[in-house]
Amino acid sequence: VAAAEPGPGTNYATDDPFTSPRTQWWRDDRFGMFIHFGAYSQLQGSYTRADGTVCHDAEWIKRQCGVPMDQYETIASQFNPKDFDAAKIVAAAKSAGQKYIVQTAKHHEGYAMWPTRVNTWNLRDHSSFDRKRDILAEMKTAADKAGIAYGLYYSIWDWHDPDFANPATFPKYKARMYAQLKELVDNYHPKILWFDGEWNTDNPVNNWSARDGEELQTYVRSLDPSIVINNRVGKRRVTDGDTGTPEQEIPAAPVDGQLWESCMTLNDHWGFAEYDHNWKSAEDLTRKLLSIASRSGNYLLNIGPDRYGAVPAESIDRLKAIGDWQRTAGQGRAIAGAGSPGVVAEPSWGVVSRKGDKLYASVFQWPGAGKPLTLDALAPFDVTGARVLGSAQRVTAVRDRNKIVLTPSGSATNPTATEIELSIRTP
Ligand code: JFZ
Repeated sequence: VAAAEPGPGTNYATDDPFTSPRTQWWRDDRFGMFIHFGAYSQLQGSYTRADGTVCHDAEWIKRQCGVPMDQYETIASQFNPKDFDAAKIVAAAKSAGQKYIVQTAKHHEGYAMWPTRVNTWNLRDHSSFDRKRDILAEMKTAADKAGIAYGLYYSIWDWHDPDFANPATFPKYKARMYAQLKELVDNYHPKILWFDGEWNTDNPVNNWSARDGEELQTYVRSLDPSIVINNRVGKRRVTDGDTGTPEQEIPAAPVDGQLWESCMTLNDHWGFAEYDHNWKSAEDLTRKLLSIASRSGNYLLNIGPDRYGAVPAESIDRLKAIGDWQRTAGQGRAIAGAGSPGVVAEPSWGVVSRKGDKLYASVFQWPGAGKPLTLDALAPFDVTGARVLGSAQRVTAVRDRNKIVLTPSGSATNPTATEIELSIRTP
């Protein structure tokens, strides 16, 4: 079906993102992989200045460490991610139970990770990499093969294009940006476009207006109306895009105004930083995933490949551990396809998600023998059954006015979270 001629203010997604079939897969998936990989990865987090002092940062290193553009271009020309292995990365996502991937096609540095025809500031034309390879195409193919949805991150803010920061030439930048986005949609058919950098107020002039956001959203819809767009397309009003983007935090309750996705790092950086060993524990990450799903959010958990394109073993291990929990203690139930329970409040001892007529109570603090776990009911419903997943023990569920008192007979099955499944009947 040919899209109508886009006019200003035309919103092809007049559907409600909360209920639309267009966003159904995204709402069900709950868990995705973010990938920060760009020319900055070549520095691996450290830039040695002419005077010998070392400055640290990851994807922001150009700006935070004041790397002059000519030097940054020289560094990029040495970039050779020969070990980038799309199948391995997709397998790591799969091992974690991640169901979609969002990869940086262009970060703030402006460097395109695909062979764009718009300029030569890209991985094919400005690197030491095999000119015949296209890592976005490799990722798209590998993701398709694994049944994982593939999406792309694109920074509106651009440190390299001289037309970005000048109001007089900004329309020329915008035309190039639109051309690049058309390349991305035509070549890689992303299911998500994840915009960023619209918030920058740090330039001489922040040229990105709310209207630019509306126009861009309309443009993306005209290229492919099925693409899921995050709210950083515009000035982050709940009307911008489909999905809100809390960063490094979990909102306290289900968010009503917009679908949401918390993006987080595994250590303290998005891009690879060799010196950063502050890895979050698998327990922490798994509990975050459960908490986010219990509040109807998505978790976009980041990896940063090194300069050769290899993913740190610490990242691979943690992703697998999150998947191991889901495969064993969780039995694949509490996350994909699940969301906020609605009928009970979040308890102090864990979190509760719901899929259809089942509640999944993820118990982080298991009670002492014979001690109960209490849930506060927010609506009338009956509990028709209760069991601990992966355990033969009995668990009783007794209704006491607006409290559901769960008393398991045995011990926790898993130190990260033990899963109690309740069958419920709502009136
Ligand atoms: C942005 C990028 O600058 C960063 O490099 C990374 O890609 C991250 C996912 O997104 O960082 C932001 C964006 C928005 C805010 C803070 C950092 N914000 O609104 O607070």
